[in-house]
Amino acid sequence: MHRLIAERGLDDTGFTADDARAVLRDMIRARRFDERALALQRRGWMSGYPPFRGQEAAQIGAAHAMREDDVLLPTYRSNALQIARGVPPSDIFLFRRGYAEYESDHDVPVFPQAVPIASQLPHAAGVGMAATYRDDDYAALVCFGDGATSEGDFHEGLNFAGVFDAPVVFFCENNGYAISLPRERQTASDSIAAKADAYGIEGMQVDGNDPLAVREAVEEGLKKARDGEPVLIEALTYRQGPHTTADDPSRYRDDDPDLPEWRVRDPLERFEEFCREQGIVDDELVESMYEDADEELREAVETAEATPEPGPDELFDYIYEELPTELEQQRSEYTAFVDEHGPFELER
Ligand SMILES: Cc1ncc(C[n+]2csc(CCOP(=O)(O)OP(=O)(O)O)c2C)c(N)n1
Repeated sequence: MHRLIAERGLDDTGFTADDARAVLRDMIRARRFDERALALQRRGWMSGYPPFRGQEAAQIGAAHAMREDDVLLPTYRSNALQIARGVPPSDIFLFRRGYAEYESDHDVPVFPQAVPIASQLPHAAGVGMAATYRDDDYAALVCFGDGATSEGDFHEGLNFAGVFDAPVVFFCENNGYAISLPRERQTASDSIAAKADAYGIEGMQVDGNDPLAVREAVEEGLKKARDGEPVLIEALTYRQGPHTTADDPSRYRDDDPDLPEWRVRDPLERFEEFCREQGIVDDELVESMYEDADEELREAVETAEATPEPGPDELFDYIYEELPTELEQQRSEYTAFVDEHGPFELER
């Protein structure tokens, strides 16, 4: 199992003080985003929200291992990873408010957040195979949870990647639960990483609450992937909060889950403490990281609130490059309706 901060000082990790500070900064940005998103959802500002609290080390560590041209295939819970890759937080807020995904013109190579569990895994195999066919050097990193490993798409994605030597890192955030189902009930396998054997690819486990260990493991995985060896990485972490804002975890688990201390310990607290012990941050710097994160969020909320509401006709815009005749007809009927009766008002 990959582990760095629990076992080594920064000097022995191969990462610089700047690397570690950049990771801490993004973990703080992510934590503040998650907290703000939860508060905004509770106010009715946006629809349901799936918090990632507890999974910041896994996601930020992975983001910092990726190259700019690597393609990210996120899930609904991978918002920390997206933000660290450069997706503006306002885009994620807007998506949750019912706008088209990625309102801004950012150029981060990222797929839409997958909500159907595991559907993104065959897509990732395809992205990797496309890179090979085009003789390009980028790799794909696809996110999913422990629950996704019970879907047929998991098998299809890993199988295709294995057979076609596709440059893909399958990045599983094992956060202990799929909604209310604990990992022990998800699979009888010893680990998620062990499943890699069945596809002839390498599987590895990493302490998913150690951002530098995750960065190291994912860097190694991406390097292998680029050499035609796809990899399955299981980051062992813990979902501290509810599955989504519609969930009440006290109905199915205790405050003190049956997991080791390092799994349930807060990764941000742990990493901040590590950085202080290594003498690479002080109160002033940490405080300024929180202030910067809050300022970024204030601006993101302002941007989201200033963006004109989408019209319902946008429903027709994002599925097909060219609309089939039937949908073209529905759009014309809708436009004629609006011309006669005025715009259709969405109720919030
Ligand atoms: C194909 C499909 N089946 C069922 C669901 C309902 N569903 C939403 S989240 C979820 C659990 C997913 O758990 P996991 O893969 O461990 O990811 P996590 O939510 O823990 O990040 C399920 C079953 C869905 N979205 N898609």
